[in-house]
Amino acid sequence: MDTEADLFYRRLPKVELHAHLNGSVSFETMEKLIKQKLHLNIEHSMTAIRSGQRRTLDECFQVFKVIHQLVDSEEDILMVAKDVIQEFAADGVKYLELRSTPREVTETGLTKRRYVETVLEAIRQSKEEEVDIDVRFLVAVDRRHGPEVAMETVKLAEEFMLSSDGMVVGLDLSGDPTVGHGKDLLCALQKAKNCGLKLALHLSEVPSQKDESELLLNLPPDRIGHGTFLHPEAGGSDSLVDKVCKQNTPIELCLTSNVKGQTVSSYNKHHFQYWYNRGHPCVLCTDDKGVFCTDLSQEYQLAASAFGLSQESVWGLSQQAINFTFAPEPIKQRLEKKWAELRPQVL
Ligand code: 6MZ
Repeated sequence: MDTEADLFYRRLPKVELHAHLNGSVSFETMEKLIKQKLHLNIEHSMTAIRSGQRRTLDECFQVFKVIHQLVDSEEDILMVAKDVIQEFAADGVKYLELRSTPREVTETGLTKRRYVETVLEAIRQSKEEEVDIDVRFLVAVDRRHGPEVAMETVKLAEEFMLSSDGMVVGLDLSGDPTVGHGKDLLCALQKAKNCGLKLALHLSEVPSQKDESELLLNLPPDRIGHGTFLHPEAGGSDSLVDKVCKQNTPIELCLTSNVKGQTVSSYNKHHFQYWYNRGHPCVLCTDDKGVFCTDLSQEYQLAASAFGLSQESVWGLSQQAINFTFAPEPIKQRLEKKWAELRPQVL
C-alpha cells in the first residue's frame, strides 16, 4: 500500500524530458509482446534489470537489441507508444518528451518514415482519448550508425518538425557511448540546429568522452543527457563545467539508470548533487523506465532520500523543469498554471 510520502510523489505533477521509447516498455506491455512472439524465446529477465541487479552499460545495450526484436512492426510501435504515454500519465507526468530512433525492418515492411508517423499517431490517439498529458517527440540519432545515417535522420526530423503541428520538437543523440565519435556527427547536428530542431545530446556518459564533449558543447546543445563525467571530481574538467555553466544548459539526470548501469556507484554518489548544489538547471528523468524498472515518481523519491530534499525543494525541482522543455511559450504558461492549481496548500 502507498504511504503518505509515496502519494506525495505520485501526485506531484511532473515533466519527463529523457525517456527512450523502447527502453520505457513496461512489464505488462512486454508480457503482451512476448506472448505474441513466443518463437523468439524471449523471457522477462532479458528485457529488464530488476531491483538490486546491476549490469554493465554494454549489457544494457544488449537488452535494447532484445527489445527491438520484440518491437518490430507498426502495430507494435503503436501499442508500445500508447501504453508508454498512458503509463507516464498515470504516474502524474503532465508533459512528456519521448525520444526514439527510427528503424526499418524489411520483414514487417516498417520504414523509418512510417516509424515516426506511427509514434505521432500514438500521440494523436492519446490526445483524442483525452489522456491527461502533453506529449512531444524527439527524433533520435543512434551514434553507432555513423554520419550518413545521422544526416538522413536529421532530414527526416526536419520534415516532421515542419509538418507535425509542433509534435516533433528536437533531435536526440544517443546510443552506445563507447562506439563512434561525436566529431563525425557534428555536421548532422549542426544542420539540425540550423533548421530549428532543439538538441538534446547524451554527453560524457562514460569517462572516455572528454574530447567529444568539448567539441559538442560548442554547438551548443539545448540540453545535456547524463553528463556523468563532465565535472573534475569524476575525471572531467573545469573547462567542461565552465562551458556548461556559461551556457546554463539544463542537465537530464537519471539516477536509477546510472546506478543500475554502473556508471555511478550508488545513489548518494550521483552527480545530481554536484550540479544541484551549484544551482545549475537539473531535471530528474527515467531514461528507460521499463529496462530499469522505475518510474518518475520513484526517481524524485530516490533523489529526495539520497540528498535530503524537502517537499518544497522537490516541488521546486518539478516546477523548474517546465522551463527546460522544448515546448513553445504558451504551452509552458499552461503548464505553470497547472502546477499552480495542483500545488498543495501545505508542503
Ligand atoms: C545511450 C541509450 C540509453 O530509440 O529504440 N538509449 N543511449 N545511453 C543510454 N543509457 C542507458 N538508453 C537508451 O530506444 C532504445 C535506444 O535508446 C538509446 C539506445 O540507442 C537504444 O537502442 P529507442 O526507442
